[in-house]
Amino acid sequence: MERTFIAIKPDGVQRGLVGTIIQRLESRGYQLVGLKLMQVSQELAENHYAEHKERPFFPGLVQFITSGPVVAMVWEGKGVVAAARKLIGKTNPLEAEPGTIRGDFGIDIGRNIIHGSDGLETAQREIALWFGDSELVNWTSSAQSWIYE
Ligand code: DAT
Ligand code: MG
Repeated sequence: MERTFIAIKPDGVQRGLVGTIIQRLESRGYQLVGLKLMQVSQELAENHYAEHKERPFFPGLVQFITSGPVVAMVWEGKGVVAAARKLIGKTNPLEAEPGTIRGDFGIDIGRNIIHGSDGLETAQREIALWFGDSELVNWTSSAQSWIYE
């Protein structure tokens, strides 16, 4: 089953959006397989956002993501990588559609509440970066036959 990495950024945690965000993924039918609240280190932040290291916003991005607790999660289900990106909405919350997490709760691009892996390979890299194998739980939801045909 497909897995993706999702992180609620410090703004989402500080604004009390953790429950709301988890509920959106959970009620869609996706399943949590990993979850932890953590203070992100400079090293993890720089590694996670390595693709952006030459961009002018990189120092501010790393500063922001290390500025408070983050909720790191792994979610599982059919098509979860792309579906989670749709639920999250466009990178700039001002351009994100209402109904998406960023479109409902954000305004500025540097305070866009949540991260989601942008593809299958990225998801594998990010899950391995943020979680050890022993932190991920393989389990079968009793609702599975009511979500999948
Ligand atoms: P996403 O988080 O939608 O995958 P991304 O990978 O292009 O977007 O960028 C990572 C984060 O960097 C993004 O969530 C917010 C920040 N960011 C991206 N583009 C930015 C910009 N032009 N100015 C400021 N911050 C930016
Ligand atoms: Mg990205």
